Amino acid sequence: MAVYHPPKIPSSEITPQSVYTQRRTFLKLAALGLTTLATTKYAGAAALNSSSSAYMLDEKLTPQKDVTTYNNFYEFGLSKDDPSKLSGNFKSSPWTVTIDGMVSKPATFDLDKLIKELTIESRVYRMRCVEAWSMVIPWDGFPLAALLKKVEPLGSAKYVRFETIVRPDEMPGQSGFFQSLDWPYVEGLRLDEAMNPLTLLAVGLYGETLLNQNGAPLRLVVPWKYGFKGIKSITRISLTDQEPKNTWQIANPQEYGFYANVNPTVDHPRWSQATERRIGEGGFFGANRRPTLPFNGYADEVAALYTGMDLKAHF
Ligand SMILES: Nc1nc2c(c(=O)[nH]1)N[C@H]1C(S)=C(S)[C@@H](COP(=O)(O)O)O[C@H]1N2
Ligand SMILES: [Mo]
Repeated sequence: MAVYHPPKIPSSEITPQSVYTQRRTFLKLAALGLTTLATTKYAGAAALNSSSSAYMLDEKLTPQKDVTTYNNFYEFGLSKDDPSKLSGNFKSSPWTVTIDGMVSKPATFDLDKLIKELTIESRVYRMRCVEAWSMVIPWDGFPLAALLKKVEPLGSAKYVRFETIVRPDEMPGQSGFFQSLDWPYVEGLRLDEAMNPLTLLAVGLYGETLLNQNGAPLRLVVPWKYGFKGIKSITRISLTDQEPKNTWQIANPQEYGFYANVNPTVDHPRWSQATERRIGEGGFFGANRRPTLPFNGYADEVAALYTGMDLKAHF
C-alpha cells in the first residue's frame, strides 16, 4: 500500500510553475497525494504519526532560491553559482540507471517507470557540507533500500558504489579549462549504510522535479554524512566486496575519507568542523553560525552503525 508522507512545506513556499514533463507531472501529483499509486488516499495524521520523526524537522527550510542557486556540482564548474548557470544543456530525460555487480538480478531501469513503481516520499533533512555550511531541504524520493531489494544483493556484497554520468558535451566542467576532478564522480557506502531507512535517492525537492544543478534526475541523499557523499546524476550503481574509492578521497586522501560522517570533534585539516553557517539566514560575520551536531543530528538513527570504530581514523 502506498503511503505518501506529505511535505512539511508551507503552501506559500510552493510556487505554481508550468508542468512540462511527465516526471514533473508525477511529482506534482505526488505532492498532492493524487498519484495512481496513492489511490489509497493519504491517510493524514495517521501516516504522519507512523513516520519517523527523523523524516521531519522543526527547523526553518532553506529558501528554494538558495537550494537551487548555491550548489556544488563540479561537472558544471567550481563556483557555487556555476551549476545553476551552466547546466542548461544537460538532458536528464530519458534516463536509465544500471545496477550490477554482486546482485542476483542485475538490471537497467528506466527512471520514469521506477518512479511509478516505487513510493515517492517527502522528507525534510538537515544537510551539512564539508565546507561548513548547511541547509534544510525538503526532498522527494524513495529509500535506496527499496531499489536495492529489487536486484537482490548477494551475501558477499559489502559495499555500494555509485557513478555519475559522463557527458562532456553537456557538462562544461568535464572538459576544457574547468577540468578539476577525475570523471566519473564516484561515491560509495557500506551496504548497511545504503540499506538504512534514512538513505534516500532523491528525484525532487520542494515538491518539484529535481533541477539539473541539484543532480537531476536522480541523486543520493545521506543526511548524516558530509554533502560530497550525495552523488548527483547517478547512472550506475554497483554492489561490491571492496570499499570503493570515492572522488574526493582520490583527489585528496589527507582531507577526505570514505566515511565522511558529520563529526564536530574531527576537524578538517584546514578548518574547524565544530560550527556551521546556515545558508539563507542573514547575520553579520559569525552571527548565524550554529553548532554542528554529531552525525548531523541523526545519531539516534545511525550511531549504532559505527559501534567500536575509531571515527578519527575512519573520517
Ligand atoms: N556528481 C557530483 N555530485 C556531487 C558533487 C559534484 O561535484 N559532482 N558535489 C557534492 C557536494 S560537495 C555537495 S555539498 C552536494 C551539494 O548538493 P546541492 O548542490 O544539491 O546542495 O552535492 C555533492 N554531489
Ligand atoms: Mo560539499
